[in-house]
Amino acid sequence: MNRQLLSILTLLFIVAAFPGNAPAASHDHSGHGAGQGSHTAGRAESGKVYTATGVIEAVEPEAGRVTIRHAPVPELKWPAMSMGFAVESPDLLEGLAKGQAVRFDFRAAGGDYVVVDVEKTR
Ligand SMILES: [Cu+2]
Repeated sequence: MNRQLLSILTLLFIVAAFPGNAPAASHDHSGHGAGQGSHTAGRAESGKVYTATGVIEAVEPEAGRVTIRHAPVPELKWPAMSMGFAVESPDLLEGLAKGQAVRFDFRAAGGDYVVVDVEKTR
């Protein structure tokens, strides 16, 4: 095994052992009491897209927001909860109503969470 290959393997090992989102950041839910929650900024990796499932609780096309009761998101250490998301485009909300089960993709943006894709699951 030559030296270059060895260093590449070492690098791969380090990346595998310490992925970017590994630190055990606890997810603060103190603000999540009665209904809509918010996540503390900077917990999710900015730019990365996460996928979750949930049920639509409220649709606000004018505000460009949607409230989703989402299932746990292990990648972010989020338990199940109801929370508001921004939407990348109001078009994403078309045909959605309270009670609709969905699978959705979202990313973190400036302390908010932005839905970038929504798919009905039933
Ligand atoms: Cu949440």
